[in-house]
Amino acid sequence: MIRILTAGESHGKALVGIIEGIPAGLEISVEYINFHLKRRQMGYGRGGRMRIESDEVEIISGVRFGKTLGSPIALMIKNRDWGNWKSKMSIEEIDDVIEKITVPRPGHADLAGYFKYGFDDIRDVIERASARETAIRVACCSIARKLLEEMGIFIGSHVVQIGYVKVEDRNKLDKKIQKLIHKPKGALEVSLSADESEVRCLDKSVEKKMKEVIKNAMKNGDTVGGVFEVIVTGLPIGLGSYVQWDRRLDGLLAQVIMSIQAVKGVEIGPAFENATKFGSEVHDEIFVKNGKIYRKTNRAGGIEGGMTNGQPIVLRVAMKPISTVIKGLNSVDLKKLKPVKSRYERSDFCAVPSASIIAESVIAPVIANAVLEKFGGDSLKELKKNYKGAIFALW
Ligand code: EPS
Repeated sequence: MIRILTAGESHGKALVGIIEGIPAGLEISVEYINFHLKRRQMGYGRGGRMRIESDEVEIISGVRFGKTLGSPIALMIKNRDWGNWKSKMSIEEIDDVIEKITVPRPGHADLAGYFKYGFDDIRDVIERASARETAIRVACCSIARKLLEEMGIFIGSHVVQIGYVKVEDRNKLDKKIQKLIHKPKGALEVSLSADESEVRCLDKSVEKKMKEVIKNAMKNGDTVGGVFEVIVTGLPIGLGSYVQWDRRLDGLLAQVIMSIQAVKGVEIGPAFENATKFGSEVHDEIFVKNGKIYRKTNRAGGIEGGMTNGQPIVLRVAMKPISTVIKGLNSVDLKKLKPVKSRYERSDFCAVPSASIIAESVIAPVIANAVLEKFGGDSLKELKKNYKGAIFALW
């Protein structure tokens, strides 16, 4: 089974990651991984760090002549900014006096991390709690994503809300999405189209308003969050299982989505809207055509009983506004136990577009694991042979 571990501090020398469990014989290149790393760095509202970094992966092990060996794949991304942080982030003890941070930012890991690990400097929390970690996570997950693409499973995402500005014409947007996901690259087409927008929104009529909200937040020394959707197409019926709680695919997907920094909510399909309706209005009725099962709607978000039902998976994700707020919030100096305004640490004003790329990435190993669990295979060739028994629905 696929496992991923990452390490690295935001301003340390490098971020490193290991992904294990990828079958042998999968073609993978630095270019493929870098393509997704670049996408993660984009988006209107990012802070100064993204002007310093140009994330590029180095493959350290597990790949030979462009193909995976089935052995653990080790990856590294160097932090360019480390050059400016060498003494502040020194591995060895140093003589310089480094100012300690003792004022936590409300909403960040600062306060709980400081007490949990018994630190006297919040810098020790900030460095690993930072969303910078997602760069190496995206790199590792991209390899699982490539595996899925070999099986015809594609992942995409798009932003539907920034702050209070929402997509206005949902029917029009759904029609656009339907057109895109029926192309050969399925949900990936949604992403490629969304990538053309600085806020990754497919609805051009609200794009400007979304940028305006972010611009206002910047002007006011504030931050904004939002909502995005992740779609997966090309799925066979029966990934995941209802027979044991920890094999339910919706639960497993929710866990990885919730592990993304600043994500505070996830729904499978329009779950909260479904909760306001009657059962007869919610459940996707079942039809048959030329011996194939199909549905006219997908309010279940592609998952019933913890298993894929042959429809695209649709996840909706809520990201809170980033907790580093320039104008400052009420906080307390933990050393002096005196009320003060929270201090500013360079950050983003809005990272919703970036989070949507991270979400695309982190679900890939979960789905790949479900594929490997059902079909098995130590090599891509073996997996593809076993995959011939997969059952697909019309969608
Ligand atoms: C990030 C790098 C960070 C932040 C951001 C994400 O860089 P720095 O801290 O040097 O500005 O821009 O991290 C956070 C939002 C956070 O809360 O830690 C990145 O590479 O995505």
